[in-house]
Amino acid sequence: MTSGLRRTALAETARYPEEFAELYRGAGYWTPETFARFLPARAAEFGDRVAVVGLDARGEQRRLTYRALDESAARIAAGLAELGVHAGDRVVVQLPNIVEYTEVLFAVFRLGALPVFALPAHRAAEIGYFCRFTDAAAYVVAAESGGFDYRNLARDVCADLDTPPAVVVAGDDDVEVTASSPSPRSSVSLDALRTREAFPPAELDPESVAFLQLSGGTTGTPKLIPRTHSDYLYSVRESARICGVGADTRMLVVLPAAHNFPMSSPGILGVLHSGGTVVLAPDPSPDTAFALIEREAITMASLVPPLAMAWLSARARSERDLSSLQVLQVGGAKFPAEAARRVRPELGCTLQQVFGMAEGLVNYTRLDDDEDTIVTTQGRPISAHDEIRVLDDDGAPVPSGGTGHLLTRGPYTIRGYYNAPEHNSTSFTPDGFYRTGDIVRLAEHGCLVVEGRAKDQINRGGEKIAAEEVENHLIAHPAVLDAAVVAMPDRYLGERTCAFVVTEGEAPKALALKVFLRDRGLAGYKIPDKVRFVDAFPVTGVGKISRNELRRALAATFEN
Ligand code: AMP
Ligand code: DBH
Repeated sequence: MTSGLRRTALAETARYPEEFAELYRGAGYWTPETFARFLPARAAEFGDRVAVVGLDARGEQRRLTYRALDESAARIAAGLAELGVHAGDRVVVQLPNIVEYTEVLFAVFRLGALPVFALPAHRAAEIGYFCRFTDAAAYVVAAESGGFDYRNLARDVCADLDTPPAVVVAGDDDVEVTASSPSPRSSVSLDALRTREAFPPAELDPESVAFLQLSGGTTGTPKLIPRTHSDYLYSVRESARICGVGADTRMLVVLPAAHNFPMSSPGILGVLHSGGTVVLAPDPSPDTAFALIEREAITMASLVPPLAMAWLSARARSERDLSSLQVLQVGGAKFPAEAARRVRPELGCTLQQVFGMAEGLVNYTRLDDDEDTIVTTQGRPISAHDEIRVLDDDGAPVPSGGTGHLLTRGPYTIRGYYNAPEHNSTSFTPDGFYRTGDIVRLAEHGCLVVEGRAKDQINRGGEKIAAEEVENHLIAHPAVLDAAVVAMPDRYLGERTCAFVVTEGEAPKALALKVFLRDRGLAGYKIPDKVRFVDAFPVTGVGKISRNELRRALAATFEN
Protein backbone atom coordinates (compact mmCIF):
# COMPACT_ATOMS: atom_id res chain seq x y z
CA MET A 1 0.00 0.00 0.00
CA THR A 2 2.94 2.30 0.51
CA SER A 3 4.24 1.49 -2.97
CA GLY A 4 5.20 4.20 -5.40
CA LEU A 5 1.85 3.72 -7.08
CA ARG A 6 -0.09 5.00 -4.09
CA ARG A 7 2.08 8.07 -4.21
CA THR A 8 0.96 9.10 -7.69
CA ALA A 9 1.18 12.86 -7.80
CA LEU A 10 -1.93 14.91 -8.23
CA ALA A 11 -2.02 16.49 -11.62
CA GLU A 12 -0.53 19.93 -11.93
CA THR A 13 -3.83 21.11 -13.37
CA ALA A 14 -4.94 21.51 -9.76
CA ARG A 15 -2.57 24.44 -9.35
CA TYR A 16 -3.74 27.99 -9.85
CA PRO A 17 -1.37 30.25 -11.79
CA GLU A 18 0.87 32.12 -9.36
CA GLU A 19 -0.48 35.56 -10.28
CA PHE A 20 -3.98 34.44 -9.25
CA ALA A 21 -2.75 32.68 -6.13
CA GLU A 22 -1.07 35.93 -5.14
CA LEU A 23 -4.24 37.87 -5.81
CA TYR A 24 -6.34 35.52 -3.65
CA ARG A 25 -3.79 35.44 -0.84
CA GLY A 26 -3.44 39.21 -0.98
CA ALA A 27 -7.20 39.68 -0.73
CA GLY A 28 -7.13 37.58 2.45
CA TYR A 29 -9.21 34.80 0.85
CA TRP A 30 -6.57 32.09 0.95
CA THR A 31 -5.18 31.60 4.43
CA PRO A 32 -2.82 29.05 6.00
CA GLU A 33 -5.80 27.13 7.42
CA THR A 34 -5.98 23.42 6.43
CA PHE A 35 -8.54 20.65 6.90
CA ALA A 36 -6.07 18.70 9.07
CA ARG A 37 -6.35 21.42 11.72
CA PHE A 38 -9.99 22.35 11.10
CA LEU A 39 -11.48 20.19 13.83
CA PRO A 40 -8.67 20.42 16.41
CA ALA A 41 -9.02 24.22 16.25
CA ARG A 42 -12.81 24.05 16.62
CA ALA A 43 -12.54 21.55 19.51
CA ALA A 44 -10.24 24.00 21.31
CA GLU A 45 -12.76 26.78 20.80
CA PHE A 46 -16.13 25.01 21.18
CA GLY A 47 -15.14 21.90 23.21
CA ASP A 48 -18.36 21.05 25.06
CA ARG A 49 -20.84 22.30 22.52
CA VAL A 50 -22.70 19.66 20.52
CA ALA A 51 -21.20 19.30 17.05
CA VAL A 52 -23.16 16.40 15.57
CA VAL A 53 -26.46 14.66 16.34
CA GLY A 54 -27.62 11.59 14.49
CA LEU A 55 -27.86 7.83 14.31
CA ASP A 56 -24.78 5.68 14.07
CA ALA A 57 -24.28 2.67 11.79
CA ARG A 58 -26.04 0.45 14.34
CA GLY A 59 -29.05 2.72 14.54
CA GLU A 60 -28.15 4.14 17.97
CA GLN A 61 -28.84 7.82 18.63
CA ARG A 62 -25.60 9.75 19.28
CA ARG A 63 -24.71 13.32 20.26
CA LEU A 64 -21.06 14.24 19.88
CA THR A 65 -19.47 17.35 21.32
CA TYR A 66 -16.71 19.06 19.39
CA ARG A 67 -14.19 17.53 21.76
CA ALA A 68 -15.61 14.02 21.42
CA LEU A 69 -15.73 14.29 17.63
CA ASP A 70 -12.13 15.47 17.53
CA GLU A 71 -10.99 12.66 19.83
CA SER A 72 -12.77 10.06 17.69
CA ALA A 73 -11.23 11.48 14.54
CA ALA A 74 -7.75 11.47 16.11
CA ARG A 75 -8.06 7.82 17.11
CA ILE A 76 -9.54 6.68 13.82
CA ALA A 77 -6.73 8.54 12.05
CA ALA A 78 -4.21 6.51 14.07
CA GLY A 79 -6.02 3.31 13.13
CA LEU A 80 -6.03 4.25 9.47
CA ALA A 81 -2.32 5.03 9.64
CA GLU A 82 -1.69 1.57 11.06
CA LEU A 83 -3.65 0.13 8.17
CA GLY A 84 -1.11 1.84 5.93
CA VAL A 85 -3.02 4.97 4.93
CA HIS A 86 -0.70 7.97 4.76
CA ALA A 87 -0.76 11.65 3.91
CA GLY A 88 -1.54 12.11 0.22
CA ASP A 89 -3.27 8.71 -0.12
CA ARG A 90 -6.81 8.57 -1.45
CA VAL A 91 -9.64 7.15 0.66
CA VAL A 92 -13.00 6.46 -0.98
CA VAL A 93 -15.65 7.37 1.60
CA GLN A 94 -19.15 6.01 0.97
CA LEU A 95 -21.29 6.56 4.03
CA PRO A 96 -24.91 7.50 4.60
CA ASN A 97 -25.95 10.32 6.96
CA ILE A 98 -24.62 8.72 10.13
CA VAL A 99 -22.34 10.24 12.78
CA GLU A 100 -19.47 8.04 11.63
CA TYR A 101 -19.42 10.05 8.43
CA THR A 102 -18.16 13.10 10.34
CA GLU A 103 -15.71 11.02 12.40
CA VAL A 104 -14.21 9.41 9.30
CA LEU A 105 -14.16 12.65 7.33
CA PHE A 106 -12.10 14.43 9.97
CA ALA A 107 -9.92 11.37 10.59
CA VAL A 108 -8.94 11.26 6.92
CA PHE A 109 -8.39 15.02 6.90
CA ARG A 110 -6.25 14.80 10.03
CA LEU A 111 -3.97 12.26 8.34
CA GLY A 112 -3.60 14.52 5.34
CA ALA A 113 -5.11 11.76 3.19
CA LEU A 114 -7.64 12.75 0.53
CA PRO A 115 -11.27 11.69 0.84
CA VAL A 116 -12.94 10.76 -2.46
CA PHE A 117 -16.61 11.54 -1.88
CA ALA A 118 -18.78 8.72 -3.18
CA LEU A 119 -22.56 8.79 -2.71
CA PRO A 120 -24.56 6.01 -1.03
CA ALA A 121 -26.36 5.45 -4.37
CA HIS A 122 -23.15 4.49 -6.16
CA ARG A 123 -22.60 0.87 -7.05
CA ALA A 124 -19.78 -1.30 -8.35
CA ALA A 125 -19.40 0.55 -11.66
CA GLU A 126 -18.78 3.89 -9.97
CA ILE A 127 -16.93 2.70 -6.85
CA GLY A 128 -14.67 0.39 -8.86
CA TYR A 129 -13.83 3.31 -11.10
CA PHE A 130 -13.07 5.66 -8.19
CA CYS A 131 -10.84 3.07 -6.51
CA ARG A 132 -8.95 2.32 -9.70
CA PHE A 133 -8.67 5.85 -11.03
CA THR A 134 -7.51 7.34 -7.73
CA ASP A 135 -5.50 4.26 -6.72
CA ALA A 136 -7.34 4.33 -3.41
CA ALA A 137 -5.55 3.07 -0.30
CA ALA A 138 -8.80 2.53 1.62
CA TYR A 139 -12.55 2.34 1.06
CA VAL A 140 -14.91 3.12 3.94
CA VAL A 141 -18.52 1.85 3.94
CA ALA A 142 -21.39 1.32 6.35
CA ALA A 143 -22.20 -2.37 6.83
CA GLU A 144 -25.78 -1.86 5.73
CA SER A 145 -27.98 1.09 4.96
CA GLY A 146 -31.31 1.64 3.27
CA GLY A 147 -31.73 -2.12 2.89
CA PHE A 148 -28.48 -2.45 0.96
CA ASP A 149 -25.43 -4.41 2.12
CA TYR A 150 -22.31 -2.39 1.34
CA ARG A 151 -20.06 -5.24 2.52
CA ASN A 152 -21.12 -7.17 -0.57
CA LEU A 153 -20.48 -4.17 -2.75
CA ALA A 154 -17.00 -3.82 -1.24
CA ARG A 155 -16.34 -7.49 -1.89
CA ASP A 156 -17.42 -7.19 -5.54
CA VAL A 157 -15.36 -4.07 -6.06
CA CYS A 158 -12.23 -5.55 -4.48
CA ALA A 159 -12.51 -8.78 -6.45
CA ASP A 160 -12.12 -6.74 -9.63
CA LEU A 161 -9.06 -4.75 -8.59
CA ASP A 162 -5.39 -5.74 -8.82
CA THR A 163 -4.53 -3.72 -5.73
CA PRO A 164 -7.74 -3.56 -3.72
CA PRO A 165 -8.01 -0.90 -1.04
CA ALA A 166 -8.21 -1.71 2.65
CA VAL A 167 -11.93 -1.93 3.43
CA VAL A 168 -13.20 -0.27 6.60
CA VAL A 169 -16.75 -1.07 7.72
CA ALA A 170 -18.84 1.08 10.05
CA GLY A 171 -21.34 -1.06 11.94
CA ASP A 172 -21.38 -4.84 12.15
CA ASP A 173 -18.56 -6.30 10.16
CA ASP A 174 -19.34 -9.99 10.17
CA VAL A 175 -18.48 -10.73 6.56
CA GLU A 176 -15.02 -11.47 5.23
CA VAL A 177 -15.21 -8.75 2.68
CA THR A 178 -12.21 -9.33 0.48
CA ALA A 179 -11.64 -13.03 1.07
CA SER A 180 -12.20 -13.93 -2.58
CA SER A 181 -10.20 -11.10 -4.10
CA PRO A 182 -6.96 -11.84 -5.94
CA SER A 183 -4.96 -9.95 -3.34
CA PRO A 184 -6.93 -10.77 -0.22
CA ARG A 185 -7.05 -8.19 2.51
CA SER A 186 -9.79 -8.69 5.01
CA SER A 187 -11.95 -5.82 6.02
CA VAL A 188 -11.64 -4.13 9.34
CA SER A 189 -14.38 -2.64 11.45
CA LEU A 190 -14.25 1.07 12.13
CA ASP A 191 -14.60 0.31 15.83
CA ALA A 192 -11.41 -1.72 15.77
CA LEU A 193 -9.59 1.38 14.50
CA ARG A 194 -10.85 3.50 17.39
CA THR A 195 -8.78 1.79 20.03
CA ARG A 196 -5.51 3.40 18.94
CA GLU A 197 -3.71 6.43 20.26
CA ALA A 198 -4.52 9.88 18.97
CA PHE A 199 -2.81 10.83 15.71
CA PRO A 200 -1.36 14.37 15.47
CA PRO A 201 -2.76 16.61 12.72
CA ALA A 202 -0.62 16.51 9.56
CA GLU A 203 1.40 19.54 8.50
CA LEU A 204 0.16 20.33 5.03
CA ASP A 205 0.60 22.89 2.30
CA PRO A 206 -2.69 24.84 2.44
CA GLU A 207 -2.62 25.24 -1.33
CA SER A 208 -2.34 21.50 -1.94
CA VAL A 209 -5.32 19.30 -2.83
CA ALA A 210 -7.46 18.38 0.20
CA PHE A 211 -9.96 15.96 -1.39
CA LEU A 212 -11.61 14.83 -4.59
CA GLN A 213 -15.24 15.79 -5.08
CA LEU A 214 -17.43 14.30 -7.82
CA SER A 215 -18.81 16.07 -10.83
CA GLY A 216 -22.22 15.18 -12.20
CA GLY A 217 -20.32 15.37 -15.43
CA THR A 218 -21.11 14.94 -19.07
CA THR A 219 -18.57 12.29 -20.01
CA GLY A 220 -18.39 8.51 -20.18
CA THR A 221 -16.71 8.23 -16.80
CA PRO A 222 -17.32 10.54 -13.84
CA LYS A 223 -14.79 13.33 -13.46
CA LEU A 224 -13.08 14.04 -10.17
CA ILE A 225 -12.64 17.53 -8.84
CA PRO A 226 -9.48 18.39 -6.92
CA ARG A 227 -10.22 21.05 -4.31
CA THR A 228 -7.47 22.67 -2.26
CA HIS A 229 -7.59 23.52 1.44
CA SER A 230 -7.29 27.25 0.74
CA ASP A 231 -9.87 27.53 -1.99
CA TYR A 232 -12.51 25.38 -0.34
CA LEU A 233 -12.11 26.80 3.15
CA TYR A 234 -12.48 30.28 1.71
CA SER A 235 -15.81 29.27 0.14
CA VAL A 236 -16.92 27.58 3.38
CA ARG A 237 -16.10 30.60 5.60
CA GLU A 238 -17.72 33.05 3.20
CA SER A 239 -20.77 30.82 2.73
CA ALA A 240 -21.25 30.64 6.49
CA ARG A 241 -21.06 34.44 6.71
CA ILE A 242 -23.46 35.02 3.79
CA CYS A 243 -25.94 32.49 5.15
CA GLY A 244 -25.86 33.91 8.67
CA VAL A 245 -24.43 30.73 10.20
CA GLY A 246 -23.08 31.00 13.75
CA ALA A 247 -22.73 29.07 16.98
CA ASP A 248 -26.53 29.10 17.37
CA THR A 249 -27.17 27.49 13.99
CA ARG A 250 -28.74 24.06 14.11
CA MET A 251 -28.67 22.62 10.62
CA LEU A 252 -30.68 19.64 9.45
CA VAL A 253 -28.79 17.61 6.83
CA VAL A 254 -31.29 15.84 4.64
CA LEU A 255 -29.35 15.47 1.38
CA PRO A 256 -26.52 12.92 1.14
CA ALA A 257 -23.86 14.39 3.44
CA ALA A 258 -20.98 13.98 0.98
CA HIS A 259 -22.67 15.99 -1.76
CA ASN A 260 -21.00 19.35 -2.31
CA PHE A 261 -24.14 21.33 -1.41
CA PRO A 262 -24.79 19.94 2.10
CA MET A 263 -21.06 19.69 2.66
CA SER A 264 -20.04 23.26 1.92
CA SER A 265 -22.79 25.68 0.95
CA PRO A 266 -22.41 26.36 3.89
CA GLY A 267 -23.37 22.85 4.89
CA ILE A 268 -21.78 20.61 7.47
CA LEU A 269 -18.39 22.29 7.17
CA GLY A 270 -19.80 25.82 7.41
CA VAL A 271 -21.78 24.96 10.54
CA LEU A 272 -18.92 23.12 12.23
CA HIS A 273 -16.54 25.95 11.39
CA SER A 274 -18.88 28.31 13.23
CA GLY A 275 -19.50 26.22 16.34
CA GLY A 276 -23.07 25.28 15.42
CA THR A 277 -24.78 21.89 15.50
CA VAL A 278 -25.28 19.51 12.59
CA VAL A 279 -28.28 17.17 12.82
CA LEU A 280 -28.16 14.26 10.38
CA ALA A 281 -31.52 13.06 9.05
CA PRO A 282 -31.52 9.28 8.51
CA ASP A 283 -33.96 9.56 5.61
CA PRO A 284 -35.25 12.46 3.52
CA SER A 285 -38.98 12.08 4.19
CA PRO A 286 -40.86 15.18 5.41
CA ASP A 287 -42.17 13.20 8.41
CA THR A 288 -38.67 12.43 9.63
CA ALA A 289 -37.45 15.95 8.86
CA PHE A 290 -40.39 17.69 10.58
CA ALA A 291 -40.00 15.54 13.71
CA LEU A 292 -36.31 16.45 13.86
CA ILE A 293 -36.99 20.14 13.28
CA GLU A 294 -39.35 20.12 16.26
CA ARG A 295 -37.15 17.99 18.53
CA GLU A 296 -33.82 19.68 17.76
CA ALA A 297 -35.11 23.24 17.22
CA ILE A 298 -33.58 23.27 13.73
CA THR A 299 -32.84 26.73 12.30
CA MET A 300 -31.72 25.86 8.78
CA ALA A 301 -31.97 23.10 6.17
CA SER A 302 -30.95 22.58 2.56
CA LEU A 303 -33.00 20.71 -0.02
CA VAL A 304 -33.23 19.94 -3.72
CA PRO A 305 -36.44 21.19 -5.41
CA PRO A 306 -38.40 17.89 -5.31
CA LEU A 307 -37.88 17.66 -1.55
CA ALA A 308 -38.84 21.29 -1.08
CA MET A 309 -42.08 20.53 -2.95
CA ALA A 310 -42.63 17.49 -0.74
CA TRP A 311 -42.17 19.67 2.37
CA LEU A 312 -44.62 22.21 1.02
CA SER A 313 -47.28 19.63 0.40
CA ALA A 314 -46.65 17.77 3.69
CA ARG A 315 -46.76 20.97 5.75
CA ALA A 316 -50.53 21.33 5.53
CA ARG A 317 -51.03 17.84 7.01
CA SER A 318 -48.41 18.08 9.74
CA GLU A 319 -48.97 19.14 13.34
CA ARG A 320 -45.25 19.58 13.99
CA ASP A 321 -43.90 22.85 15.31
CA LEU A 322 -41.55 24.21 12.64
CA SER A 323 -41.30 27.69 14.15
CA SER A 324 -37.55 27.40 14.83
CA LEU A 325 -36.81 27.14 11.10
CA GLN A 326 -35.37 30.43 9.84
CA VAL A 327 -33.80 29.60 6.49
CA LEU A 328 -34.63 26.98 3.89
CA GLN A 329 -32.02 26.66 1.17
CA VAL A 330 -33.06 25.15 -2.15
CA GLY A 331 -30.59 24.30 -4.90
CA GLY A 332 -29.04 21.65 -7.12
CA ALA A 333 -31.68 22.15 -9.81
CA LYS A 334 -33.96 24.98 -10.85
CA PHE A 335 -36.61 25.77 -8.25
CA PRO A 336 -39.67 27.05 -10.11
CA ALA A 337 -40.79 30.52 -9.03
CA GLU A 338 -44.36 29.30 -8.33
CA ALA A 339 -43.05 26.90 -5.69
CA ALA A 340 -40.45 29.37 -4.41
CA ARG A 341 -43.21 31.90 -3.72
CA ARG A 342 -44.94 29.50 -1.33
CA VAL A 343 -41.98 28.96 1.01
CA ARG A 344 -42.34 32.01 3.24
CA PRO A 345 -46.12 31.92 3.74
CA GLU A 346 -46.38 28.14 4.11
CA LEU A 347 -43.18 27.18 5.92
CA GLY A 348 -42.71 30.46 7.76
CA CYS A 349 -39.04 30.89 6.89
CA THR A 350 -36.77 32.71 4.44
CA LEU A 351 -35.99 30.95 1.19
CA GLN A 352 -32.42 31.01 -0.02
CA GLN A 353 -31.81 29.82 -3.57
CA VAL A 354 -28.43 28.18 -4.12
CA PHE A 355 -26.95 27.67 -7.57
CA GLY A 356 -23.65 25.90 -7.14
CA MET A 357 -21.33 23.33 -8.58
CA ALA A 358 -18.72 21.04 -7.10
CA GLU A 359 -16.23 22.60 -9.53
CA GLY A 360 -16.47 25.83 -7.55
CA LEU A 361 -18.75 28.80 -8.19
CA VAL A 362 -21.65 29.07 -5.75
CA ASN A 363 -24.40 31.70 -5.96
CA TYR A 364 -26.80 32.59 -3.17
CA THR A 365 -29.77 34.85 -2.93
CA ARG A 366 -29.01 36.95 0.13
CA LEU A 367 -31.21 36.61 3.19
CA ASP A 368 -32.11 40.32 3.02
CA ASP A 369 -32.82 40.40 -0.73
CA ASP A 370 -36.31 41.53 -1.66
CA GLU A 371 -38.86 38.74 -2.07
CA ASP A 372 -38.92 39.08 -5.86
CA THR A 373 -35.15 38.52 -6.14
CA ILE A 374 -35.34 35.53 -3.77
CA VAL A 375 -38.17 33.94 -5.70
CA THR A 376 -37.12 34.61 -9.29
CA THR A 377 -33.31 34.39 -9.30
CA GLN A 378 -30.66 31.83 -8.36
CA GLY A 379 -28.61 34.41 -6.52
CA ARG A 380 -25.22 35.99 -7.01
CA PRO A 381 -21.68 34.73 -6.51
CA ILE A 382 -19.96 34.44 -3.14
CA SER A 383 -16.93 36.50 -4.04
CA ALA A 384 -16.10 39.90 -5.51
CA HIS A 385 -13.36 37.98 -7.33
CA ASP A 386 -15.73 35.48 -8.94
CA GLU A 387 -15.47 36.39 -12.62
CA ILE A 388 -18.61 35.72 -14.62
CA ARG A 389 -18.87 35.61 -18.40
CA VAL A 390 -22.12 35.13 -20.29
CA LEU A 391 -21.31 34.28 -23.92
CA ASP A 392 -23.28 33.52 -27.07
CA ASP A 393 -22.70 30.36 -29.16
CA ASP A 394 -19.79 32.05 -30.93
CA GLY A 395 -18.07 33.01 -27.70
CA ALA A 396 -18.97 36.70 -27.84
CA PRO A 397 -20.35 38.41 -24.71
CA VAL A 398 -24.15 38.75 -24.82
CA PRO A 399 -25.58 42.25 -24.40
CA SER A 400 -26.43 43.13 -20.83
CA GLY A 401 -29.48 41.21 -19.61
CA GLY A 402 -29.13 38.67 -22.42
CA THR A 403 -29.04 34.90 -22.10
CA GLY A 404 -25.94 32.80 -22.84
CA HIS A 405 -23.36 30.26 -21.73
CA LEU A 406 -22.00 30.75 -18.22
CA LEU A 407 -18.23 30.64 -17.83
CA THR A 408 -16.48 31.39 -14.57
CA ARG A 409 -13.10 31.79 -12.93
CA GLY A 410 -12.33 32.68 -9.34
CA PRO A 411 -10.76 32.03 -5.95
CA TYR A 412 -12.53 28.70 -5.37
CA THR A 413 -13.24 27.43 -8.89
CA ILE A 414 -10.95 24.66 -10.14
CA ARG A 415 -8.58 25.12 -13.07
CA GLY A 416 -8.84 21.50 -14.16
CA TYR A 417 -10.26 18.06 -13.33
CA TYR A 418 -8.12 15.38 -11.72
CA ASN A 419 -5.89 13.65 -14.29
CA ALA A 420 -8.10 14.52 -17.26
CA PRO A 421 -6.02 16.57 -19.73
CA GLU A 422 -8.37 15.92 -22.65
CA HIS A 423 -11.52 16.96 -20.82
CA ASN A 424 -9.69 19.92 -19.40
CA SER A 425 -8.87 21.23 -22.85
CA THR A 426 -12.59 21.46 -23.62
CA SER A 427 -14.05 22.20 -20.17
CA PHE A 428 -11.75 25.18 -19.59
CA THR A 429 -10.75 28.10 -21.78
CA PRO A 430 -7.04 28.76 -22.32
CA ASP A 431 -7.27 31.60 -19.80
CA GLY A 432 -8.70 29.31 -17.14
CA PHE A 433 -12.45 29.90 -17.24
CA TYR A 434 -14.61 26.87 -16.45
CA ARG A 435 -17.36 26.24 -18.99
CA THR A 436 -20.25 25.37 -16.70
CA GLY A 437 -22.55 24.12 -19.46
CA ASP A 438 -25.34 26.18 -17.90
CA ILE A 439 -27.35 28.74 -19.85
CA VAL A 440 -28.00 31.78 -17.71
CA ARG A 441 -29.27 35.33 -17.81
CA LEU A 442 -27.57 38.04 -15.82
CA ALA A 443 -30.41 39.88 -14.10
CA GLU A 444 -30.37 43.01 -11.96
CA HIS A 445 -27.92 43.39 -9.06
CA GLY A 446 -25.62 40.75 -10.61
CA CYS A 447 -28.07 37.93 -9.92
CA LEU A 448 -28.09 34.91 -12.21
CA VAL A 449 -31.19 33.22 -13.54
CA VAL A 450 -30.66 29.67 -14.80
CA GLU A 451 -32.50 29.40 -18.11
CA GLY A 452 -31.31 26.02 -19.34
CA ARG A 453 -28.38 23.80 -20.06
CA ALA A 454 -26.09 23.21 -23.03
CA LYS A 455 -24.33 20.14 -21.62
CA ASP A 456 -25.35 16.53 -22.23
CA GLN A 457 -26.46 16.04 -18.69
CA ILE A 458 -29.81 15.24 -17.15
CA ASN A 459 -30.67 16.90 -13.83
CA ARG A 460 -33.02 14.45 -12.16
CA GLY A 461 -34.21 16.50 -9.21
CA GLY A 462 -30.65 17.54 -8.35
CA GLU A 463 -29.06 14.19 -9.21
CA LYS A 464 -26.90 14.74 -12.27
CA ILE A 465 -26.60 12.07 -14.92
CA ALA A 466 -24.06 12.21 -17.74
CA ALA A 467 -25.82 10.98 -20.91
CA GLU A 468 -22.63 9.50 -22.30
CA GLU A 469 -21.95 7.39 -19.23
CA VAL A 470 -25.34 5.66 -19.44
CA GLU A 471 -25.08 5.35 -23.24
CA ASN A 472 -21.73 3.54 -22.92
CA HIS A 473 -23.29 1.00 -20.59
CA LEU A 474 -26.27 0.51 -22.92
CA ILE A 475 -24.04 -0.01 -25.94
CA ALA A 476 -22.28 -2.81 -24.07
CA HIS A 477 -25.47 -4.89 -24.49
CA PRO A 478 -25.01 -7.31 -27.42
CA ALA A 479 -28.35 -6.35 -29.02
CA VAL A 480 -27.81 -2.60 -28.74
CA LEU A 481 -26.31 -0.86 -31.77
CA ASP A 482 -26.54 2.68 -30.50
CA ALA A 483 -28.11 4.64 -27.67
CA ALA A 484 -28.92 8.26 -26.82
CA VAL A 485 -30.07 9.33 -23.37
CA VAL A 486 -32.02 12.57 -23.08
CA ALA A 487 -34.08 14.40 -20.49
CA MET A 488 -37.87 14.37 -20.52
CA PRO A 489 -39.72 16.98 -18.50
CA ASP A 490 -41.22 15.80 -15.25
CA ARG A 491 -43.51 17.71 -12.94
CA TYR A 492 -41.97 16.34 -9.76
CA LEU A 493 -38.27 15.81 -10.53
CA GLY A 494 -37.96 18.53 -13.16
CA GLU A 495 -36.46 15.95 -15.50
CA ARG A 496 -36.36 12.21 -15.91
CA THR A 497 -34.30 10.14 -18.31
CA CYS A 498 -35.35 8.50 -21.54
CA ALA A 499 -33.00 6.20 -23.44
CA PHE A 500 -33.52 5.98 -27.19
CA VAL A 501 -32.09 2.70 -28.36
CA VAL A 502 -31.33 1.28 -31.81
CA THR A 503 -31.13 -2.50 -31.69
CA GLU A 504 -29.80 -5.23 -33.89
CA GLY A 505 -31.87 -8.37 -34.39
CA GLU A 506 -34.57 -9.00 -31.83
CA ALA A 507 -35.02 -6.05 -29.46
CA PRO A 508 -34.65 -6.90 -25.76
CA LYS A 509 -37.47 -5.85 -23.47
CA ALA A 510 -37.07 -2.44 -21.84
CA LEU A 511 -37.07 -4.09 -18.43
CA ALA A 512 -34.32 -6.48 -19.49
CA LEU A 513 -32.16 -3.52 -20.51
CA LYS A 514 -32.71 -1.86 -17.13
CA VAL A 515 -31.76 -5.08 -15.35
CA PHE A 516 -28.70 -5.29 -17.60
CA LEU A 517 -27.59 -1.83 -16.44
CA ARG A 518 -28.18 -2.69 -12.81
CA ASP A 519 -26.16 -5.87 -13.20
CA ARG A 520 -23.32 -3.82 -14.61
CA GLY A 521 -23.24 -2.05 -11.26
CA LEU A 522 -24.66 1.31 -12.32
CA ALA A 523 -26.16 3.52 -9.59
CA GLY A 524 -29.96 3.27 -9.48
CA TYR A 525 -30.63 6.94 -10.27
CA LYS A 526 -28.79 6.53 -13.60
CA ILE A 527 -31.03 3.69 -14.84
CA PRO A 528 -33.24 5.25 -17.55
CA ASP A 529 -36.82 5.90 -16.47
CA LYS A 530 -38.03 5.10 -19.99
CA VAL A 531 -36.57 3.14 -22.88
CA ARG A 532 -37.75 3.74 -26.43
CA PHE A 533 -36.69 1.58 -29.35
CA VAL A 534 -36.19 3.41 -32.63
CA ASP A 535 -34.96 2.38 -36.09
CA ALA A 536 -32.47 5.23 -36.36
CA PHE A 537 -31.61 8.53 -34.70
CA PRO A 538 -32.41 11.90 -36.20
CA VAL A 539 -29.14 13.65 -37.07
CA THR A 540 -28.03 17.24 -37.24
CA GLY A 541 -26.57 18.96 -40.31
CA VAL A 542 -23.09 17.65 -39.47
CA GLY A 543 -24.33 14.13 -38.80
CA LYS A 544 -24.34 14.18 -34.98
CA ILE A 545 -27.27 12.66 -33.13
CA SER A 546 -29.80 15.43 -32.71
CA ARG A 547 -30.72 15.34 -29.04
CA ASN A 548 -32.98 18.32 -29.58
CA GLU A 549 -34.94 16.33 -32.12
CA LEU A 550 -35.20 13.42 -29.68
CA ARG A 551 -36.41 15.75 -26.93
CA ARG A 552 -39.01 17.15 -29.29
CA ALA A 553 -40.14 13.64 -30.22
CA LEU A 554 -40.52 12.91 -26.51
CA ALA A 555 -42.50 16.05 -25.86
CA ALA A 556 -44.84 15.05 -28.68
CA THR A 557 -45.45 11.48 -27.58
CA PHE A 558 -45.22 11.30 -23.80
CA GLU A 559 -47.69 13.03 -21.63
CA ASN A 560 -45.95 13.86 -18.36
P1 AMP B 1 -22.06 19.44 -10.50
O1 AMP B 1 -21.15 20.06 -11.53
O2 AMP B 1 -22.28 18.00 -10.66
O3 AMP B 1 -21.67 19.82 -9.11
O4 AMP B 1 -23.52 20.06 -10.75
C1 AMP B 1 -23.68 21.43 -10.79
C2 AMP B 1 -24.77 21.76 -11.74
O5 AMP B 1 -26.04 21.61 -11.11
C3 AMP B 1 -24.76 23.18 -12.21
O6 AMP B 1 -23.81 23.40 -13.24
C4 AMP B 1 -26.19 23.33 -12.69
O7 AMP B 1 -26.37 22.72 -13.95
C5 AMP B 1 -26.97 22.51 -11.67
N1 AMP B 1 -27.52 23.37 -10.60
C6 AMP B 1 -27.07 23.50 -9.33
N2 AMP B 1 -27.85 24.36 -8.63
C7 AMP B 1 -28.81 24.80 -9.45
C8 AMP B 1 -29.92 25.72 -9.32
N3 AMP B 1 -30.19 26.34 -8.17
N4 AMP B 1 -30.69 25.94 -10.43
C9 AMP B 1 -30.43 25.31 -11.59
N5 AMP B 1 -29.41 24.43 -11.78
C10 AMP B 1 -28.61 24.18 -10.72
O1 DBH C 1 -25.74 20.97 -7.63
C1 DBH C 1 -24.66 21.21 -7.07
O2 DBH C 1 -23.62 20.61 -7.36
C2 DBH C 1 -24.64 22.25 -5.99
C3 DBH C 1 -25.79 22.94 -5.66
C4 DBH C 1 -25.77 23.90 -4.66
C5 DBH C 1 -23.45 22.53 -5.31
O3 DBH C 1 -22.30 21.87 -5.63
C6 DBH C 1 -23.42 23.50 -4.29
C7 DBH C 1 -24.59 24.19 -3.97
O4 DBH C 1 -22.26 23.76 -3.66
